[in-house]
Amino acid sequence: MGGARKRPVPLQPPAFDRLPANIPSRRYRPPTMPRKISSRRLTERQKNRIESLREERRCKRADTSLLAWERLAQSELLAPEQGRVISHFGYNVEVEDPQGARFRCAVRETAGMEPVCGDRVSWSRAGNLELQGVIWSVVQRKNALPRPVLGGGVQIVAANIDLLMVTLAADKPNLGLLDRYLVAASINDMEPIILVNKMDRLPDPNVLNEPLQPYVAMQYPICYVSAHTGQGIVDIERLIQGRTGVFAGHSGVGKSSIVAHWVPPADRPLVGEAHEPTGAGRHTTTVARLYHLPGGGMLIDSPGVREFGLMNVSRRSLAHYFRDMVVHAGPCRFTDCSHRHEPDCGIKNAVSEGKVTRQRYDSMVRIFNSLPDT
Ligand SMILES: Nc1nc2c(ncn2[C@@H]2O[C@H](COP(=O)(O)OP(=O)(O)O)[C@@H](O)[C@H]2O)c(=O)[nH]1
Ligand SMILES: [Mg+2]
Ligand SMILES: [Zn+2]
Repeated sequence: MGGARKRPVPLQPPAFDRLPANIPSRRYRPPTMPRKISSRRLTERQKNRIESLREERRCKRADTSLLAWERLAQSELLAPEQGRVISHFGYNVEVEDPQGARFRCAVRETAGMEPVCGDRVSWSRAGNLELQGVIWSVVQRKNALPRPVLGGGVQIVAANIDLLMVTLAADKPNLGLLDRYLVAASINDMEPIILVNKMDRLPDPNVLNEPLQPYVAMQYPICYVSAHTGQGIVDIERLIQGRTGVFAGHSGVGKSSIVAHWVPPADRPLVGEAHEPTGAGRHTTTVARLYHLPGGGMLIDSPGVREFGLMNVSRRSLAHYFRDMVVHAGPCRFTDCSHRHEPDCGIKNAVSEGKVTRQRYDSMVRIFNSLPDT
């Protein structure tokens, strides 16, 4: 790969002449909108206002990207090579070459899809523009993690993920959210790892035994860590073993603080400062970003998003993703049992016999109710 790169390939005329006018409106996917607003509760007027704000932002980005495109169009592109997308924000796609050098790239319209963090891409560096290039195409993804965008639509957060690192705060573990992520991991073909962070806040770690018991029994890997003391950080490294993991979890549970352990200070993700007067629960990670681990393997830090990844599941198939419950569904009287109010339900019986915890069952029902009725 390395040798071929040096030879300049003259750019064929049709490649760029149509580009600037077309890209902005067709390719643009809006970034996240303000959180804590459910799209269901928005009025028509609010939705229109959001859309017009998005349009404004789109145009602003388009202007700056036009300049970039014009410069790139006049530059000399070298032979195509493979790279990996480190981050993507607006029109800035950061691509890394195998040596670890990073390039700011524009995406050619014909690439067909938006490259996202973790994507492998075919791209060319610009011979006469330092650390810039053009992405030609996105290599087929192994999997992708979607999330809904306010007002409709789907945004892909990251691609080519092996592990979903579900992060909880030890002093306030949100098990309902954990259950959602476990479903998401299963749907999107990722192996979940549970990280219980902020262990330093827990005077008696045994208080976690009971709430986490179902997950231990289901043999999900669990790491007890503290980003502050460094406890358990090596356990995470050991579990990753050269693979790619993406962080999931509520904002403020310490995802970025954990990532910071492997990243040189200049590159570190921003950590939320919970104690600033106005900063309670502030979101600091606004875009997914990929980091390398010293021992091999990669981690993607992403904004904490509630509905992350739970896009392609139907009410009917939901129980399949609850490992502890699906094994009890055999005796259900109805083949399309929703395991909520039907008589002779194997899963409900398992709950009353204590084989499935009430917490897990309630989680399942809550997710069921949140899914579209199709
Ligand atoms: N006590 C304690 N606080 C932590 C730990 N990890 C993170 N925090 C704090 O939790 C807040 C949110 O951390 P951050 O990494 O931004 O969370 P993120 O939103 O999940 O990325 C910050 O104030 C951190 O200092 C930990 O292990 N122990
Ligand atoms: Mg963060
Ligand atoms: Zn049932």
